[in-house]
Amino acid sequence: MSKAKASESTSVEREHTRTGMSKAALKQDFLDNLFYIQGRFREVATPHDLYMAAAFTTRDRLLKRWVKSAQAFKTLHARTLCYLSAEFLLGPHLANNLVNLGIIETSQEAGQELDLDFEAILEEEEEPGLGNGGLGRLAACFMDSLSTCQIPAIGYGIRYEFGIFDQAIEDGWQVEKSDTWLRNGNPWEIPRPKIRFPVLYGGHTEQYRDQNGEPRMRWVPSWVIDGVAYDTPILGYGVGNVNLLRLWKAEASESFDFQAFNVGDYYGAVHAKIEAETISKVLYPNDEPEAGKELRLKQQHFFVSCSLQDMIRLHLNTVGPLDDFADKFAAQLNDTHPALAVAELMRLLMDDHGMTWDRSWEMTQRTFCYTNHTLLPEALETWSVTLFERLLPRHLEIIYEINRRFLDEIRMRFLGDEDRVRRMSLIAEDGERRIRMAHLAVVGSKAVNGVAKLHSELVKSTLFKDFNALWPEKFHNVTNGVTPRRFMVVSNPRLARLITECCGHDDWIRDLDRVRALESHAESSDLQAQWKAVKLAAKRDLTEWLKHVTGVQLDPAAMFDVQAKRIHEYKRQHLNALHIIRCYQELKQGLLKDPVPRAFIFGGKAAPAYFLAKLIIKLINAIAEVVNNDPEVNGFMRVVFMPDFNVKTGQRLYPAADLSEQISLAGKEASGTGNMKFSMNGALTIGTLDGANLEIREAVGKENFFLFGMTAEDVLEKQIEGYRPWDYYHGDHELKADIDLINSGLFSHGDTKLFRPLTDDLINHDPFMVLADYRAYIECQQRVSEAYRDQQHWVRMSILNVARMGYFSSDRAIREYAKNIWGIAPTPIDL
Ligand code: GL2
Repeated sequence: MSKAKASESTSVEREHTRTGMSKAALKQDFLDNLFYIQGRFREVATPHDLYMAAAFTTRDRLLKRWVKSAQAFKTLHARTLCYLSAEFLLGPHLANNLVNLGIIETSQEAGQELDLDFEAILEEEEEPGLGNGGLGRLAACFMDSLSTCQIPAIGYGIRYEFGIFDQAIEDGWQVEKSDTWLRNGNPWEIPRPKIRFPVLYGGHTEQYRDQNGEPRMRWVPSWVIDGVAYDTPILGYGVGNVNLLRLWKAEASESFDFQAFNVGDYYGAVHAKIEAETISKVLYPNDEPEAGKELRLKQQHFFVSCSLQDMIRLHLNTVGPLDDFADKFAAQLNDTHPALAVAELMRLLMDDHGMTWDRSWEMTQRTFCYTNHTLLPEALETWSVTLFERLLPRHLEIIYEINRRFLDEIRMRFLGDEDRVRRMSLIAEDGERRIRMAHLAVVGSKAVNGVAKLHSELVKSTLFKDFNALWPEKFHNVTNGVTPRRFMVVSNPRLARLITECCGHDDWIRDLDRVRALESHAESSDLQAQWKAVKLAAKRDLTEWLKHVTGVQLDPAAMFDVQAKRIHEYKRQHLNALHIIRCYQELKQGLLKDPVPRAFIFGGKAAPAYFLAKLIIKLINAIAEVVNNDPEVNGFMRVVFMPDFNVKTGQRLYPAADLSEQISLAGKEASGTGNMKFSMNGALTIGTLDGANLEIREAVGKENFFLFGMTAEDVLEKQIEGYRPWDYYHGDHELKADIDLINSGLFSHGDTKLFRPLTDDLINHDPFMVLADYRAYIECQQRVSEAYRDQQHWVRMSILNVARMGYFSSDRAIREYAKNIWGIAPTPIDL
């Protein structure tokens, strides 16, 4: 080592010692935490004790930065983004925080010196599954990027006691098990029992006159509960910025308990407590019928009300009078789940803070921005007016008044166009009267965005066509992104190291555009060999783990063809299944001379009440059973359904995939983010022109992407002309043979009825046009197999995929929001 290098490294060591980041400090603190927090010493510690000690040792290192950030934001009166989301699908914290602190390697070494199994400690962490899928995970990626991009931010949501259910597979069927992420304690959160707000429900409203004799409205609720804050620090990568994730837990309001106690109703008081606490008990799975979900509306009001009261409190404490509330805060509505915030902010400003309607409305409209995440009609939230009347009578009044003023404006602009008025109203009047939450969000926000180019265009031309005609400047696109910290550095350390080596720096971790440096090495046989070795190692890891959890043995030399996402008809896992059956039949019939071996890997949860989605899981497992046990074919193909796809298990999948299945019906997937995670890890995509696939294809190059299927326009045309899946079934003998094989009972121990609901639906209705895209898909899969034979070419394409993914970092998305939508500049916190 040169003299200069040596003195540099000792100065780094000194700095690490000073900041507590040295190996020695980590070891000492770990042992201290093990002793003082867990009450254990090394010899008797359980794996969970070790994890807790590691977590506290890491958390201690976040806290200093957190306090510093909070102080700076307060004194600078920094404009702050509040991300309101019913879901935050965070994934395990430990490894991510170590990466963002820049001490993952030091920690590994410290662990080695203490004779600890570092991987086993990471594995101990139960992830907080406070989300369903893409939407919740996007919120988590955005929290990481907000901190990394140094944007002052608070994430507001619900601290569900039970997150998304754990999925087990029993006899091929999905079985839901309750998630118990809090059972062993959560070292990452800090409860704030003093930060507590009352949330009102039920009762009635009444008019009264204030001290100045002005008429005002008052809400007299029939019950009140408290929301209590639980804070989790979110550290950015390589920066001092720590933002706050504040999740609300429901508790019985003390004053209410006392009332019951005073009249001697002890059990009544206890009952009220239990009732109150159910509000933050459980996350609702999506894709379920909306009917009867009163608790869901209660949850929405609960977290929105707590969050807005908290923002107002912060504003009054730091900035002062509420007049410039909208200068201090921007609030992003993550889908319509928090759209009630529009009415709640109006209520708080008028009823609690004495503002006029006009002033409150102006502030409300300047505060909120709304992101739409879906065009699927069944996912667009509406709430019955009757339910609102009973639960939120004051909000209903306010929504009526917003609507009255808004529709007056429409009538002025579009004289005599009552049809337009009916279409744009916040209240749907056909059948039972219902409140359209998306319309409330659009009217109450200054900006509305979709989540990919195609999606944002469809938002403007279909769902919000009338609104776009009225306020074209309101509509934006911000294409989604994902964080390269979690989805590359944490999940795929081998690849991360190789990229760093090849680029000569690790700046790409904070500026993903810089992975483009790989492009010029794509032809290098040296890089190609290392690239292949990295992929193979990840496939071996996955193989070993899948064998352990499912019993299925894969061949790491086979092409790993992966579809991992929520199970839904529009995502078309059954199209993938038909291709597997096609391969099976061709192998059985000896039609394939030199087949390319494939491992078909699936992961994903179905909503508990979504029958067809659950039947698709059963079908995949049924096919797996036949294929994997048939010696005639199982040398060339294997099928496996990985149970319990979540952030943690996903991290095992992305690095190991060769082929990423993004095969939704065009126009249905708003963006997709799994498509980005796979591509960042060097998988090639087979996909339709849907969601962000379009942009991914443009970025990586058409020649490095396997495109098939109808466009969104084709789909529309076909729907208009009348789609008849029956014709496809009879017109394509292979397709017919594949569906008939399912019906023959081959995959169901002779039961010819089991999969009928699925096959009948395909042949007779096929709402997501699986049959129309079948032929194109099969042909495209043949091109994939051919391409895979030429490994050198494949690896080159894989390198180019990664090299060109810079745009899909969530840092880019956050910078776009900050600049074009929120108007918030970075506030750097010095380390
Ligand atoms: C979703 C979309 O379906 C998905 O395509 C998109 O990537 C994410 C994030 O924008 O949002 N919309 C939705 O309701 N869920 C999604 O995952 N649950």
